[in-house]
Amino acid sequence: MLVLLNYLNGRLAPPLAGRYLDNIDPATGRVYGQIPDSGPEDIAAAVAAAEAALPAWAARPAEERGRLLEKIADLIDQNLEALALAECRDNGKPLALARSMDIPRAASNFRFFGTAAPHFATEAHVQPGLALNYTVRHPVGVVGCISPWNLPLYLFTWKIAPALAVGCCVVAKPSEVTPATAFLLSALCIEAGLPPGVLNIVHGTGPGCGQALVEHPAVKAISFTGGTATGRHLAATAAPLFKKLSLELGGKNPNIVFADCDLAAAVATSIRSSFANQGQICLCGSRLFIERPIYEAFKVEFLRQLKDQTIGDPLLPETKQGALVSEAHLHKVLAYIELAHKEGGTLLAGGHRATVPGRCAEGFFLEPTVFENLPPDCRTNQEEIFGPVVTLTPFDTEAEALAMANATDYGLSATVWTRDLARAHRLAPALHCGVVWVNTWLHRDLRTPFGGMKNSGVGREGGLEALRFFTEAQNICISLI
Ligand code: TXE
Repeated sequence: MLVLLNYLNGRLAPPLAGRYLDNIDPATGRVYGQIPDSGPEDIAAAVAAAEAALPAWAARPAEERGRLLEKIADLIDQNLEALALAECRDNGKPLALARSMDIPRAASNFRFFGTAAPHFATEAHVQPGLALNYTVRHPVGVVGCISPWNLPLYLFTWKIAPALAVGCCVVAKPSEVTPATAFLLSALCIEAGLPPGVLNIVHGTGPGCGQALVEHPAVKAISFTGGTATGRHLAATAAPLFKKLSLELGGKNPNIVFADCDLAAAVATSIRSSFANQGQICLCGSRLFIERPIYEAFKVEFLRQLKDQTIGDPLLPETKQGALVSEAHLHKVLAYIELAHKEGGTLLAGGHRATVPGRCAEGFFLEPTVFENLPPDCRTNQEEIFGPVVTLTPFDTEAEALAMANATDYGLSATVWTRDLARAHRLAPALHCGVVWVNTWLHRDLRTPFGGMKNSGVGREGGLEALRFFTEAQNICISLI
C-alpha cells in the first residue's frame, strides 16, 4: 500500500492529525494507496515554512532560481517512466498519453519558466526633462496553487513554476483524486536542492485543507484550475480578503467544421479533441457544428474512426481510451447520457459503461458517445460534461455557427476548420473565448496567454502573463528637475 506524505519545509511528513484518505485506481476500482487527509493545521505549518523561506528565495538572483527549476525539469525527464506510470494508475489515462504528453509537459513547464526567470524585464516610462518612472515587480509573497485531477502533474507544475521563477514561495494542493505525481515531485525537489519551505505540497480535500489555504491571511494570491462552481466559491472567499486570483475553469467548447475544410484532418483531429484523456480536458471540443453539405460525410467518417478508439487497460500500448477518473465521475457522465436521451437526442455511438476483461473488470470505463438532433440550448449542449460525450449539429451559415458557438455561459476555447483564410480571420476574433485554434487543436506555445472568458475563468496563465500574475507592480517616479 503506497502511503503518501506531505512536503513540508523541505521534508516529507505525515499529516499532523494522522488522518488519511483512500486512493483508488480507476482502472481496477481498487484502493491502492493512502493520501494525507490534511487539515488547516497542515496548511498553517506549510504557510509558516513558506513565509520563513520567502526573504532568501525572493532575494536570490533570478538566474539561480531558474537553474534550480531547470534541474527539477531534468529530474522529471530522468524519472519519466515512474511518473508516467503513477499518473496512469492515479487517473486511469493511457500510459502512452502520460508518457507522451503529461510528464514531458511538466518538465517543459519548469524549463520554460526556469529559462524565463532571468529574462523577466521591467518597464521604464521616461518623461524627458520631467521625470523617470520605472516599474519594480516584487514577488507577491506566499501564494497558493490548487489544481485538478484531469492533467495532474501538467497543471500542477504550470502554476508552481512561474510562481517560483519570480521569487514567490508556494503552498500547493493537488487534487485529492490524483495526488501521486505531486508526491513524487516532492522527492525530486528535495533531490534538486530546492531550499526548505520554498515549495510545500499539502494533500487533502478541498473543504478539508484547500479552503484553509484560500482563507489564510498570509497567502497573497491563489492560482486555481478546476470546476466553475468551485471557482465561484473560491472567488467569494478570496475577493473580500483582496487576494489576487487566477481562475481557470470549465469549458463547453465549440468545434466548427466548414464544408471547405480538409475533411480528413478535421475528422482525425476532432476524434482527438472529443475523446483525448477520456474527454476530460477543459479544452476538449464537445459541441461539433458541421456545415450541412458535409454533415453526412463527416458523421460517417467520424463514426468509422471512432471504432479505432480502443477502450482498454491503460497500461497496454494499444489502448486509446482508459478509465474515467472515478466512480462518482463515471456516474455523473452516465447521468448526462440519460439526460441527452430525455432531451430527445439520437444516439449514434456508445452510451454505455464499457467492460474491460481481466484486472480492469471493475474499472470505470465508458464508451465514447456521440449524439445528434439535440437543440443548441438544451442542457446537454450547455453544461460541462467533462467526459467522452459529444454532440453533432448541422449549420447552414457562418452567422448561425457563430451564434450557436457563442451561446453558452462558457468561453474557454474553440476550433475552426476551414481553408478560407478570410473566414478564419473574420470568425476567430468574433468567438467569445480565450483560445481559438484554426485547423489544429491543443497546439500549445507556452509563451501565449491561456485562459477563458465568461464562466471559464478570470485572468490568463502562460508566458509573461503568469510571471506578472505572481508579482506586485510598484511604480517609482524620480524627478528629473
Ligand atoms: O473539481 P473541483 P472536481 C470540472 C469538471 C468536473 C468538475 C468537478 O466539470 O466534473 O469540475 O471536478 C480543490 N477550497 N473540472 O470536483 O472540485 C479540489 O480539492 C479550495 C474542470 O475534481 O473544482 C481540487 O484540488 N480548494 C477542470 C481542485 O479544487 C478546493 C478540471 C479542483 O476541484 C475547494 C477538473 C475549496 N472549497 C474539473 N473545493 C478544468 N477546467 O480543467 C475543491 N477544491
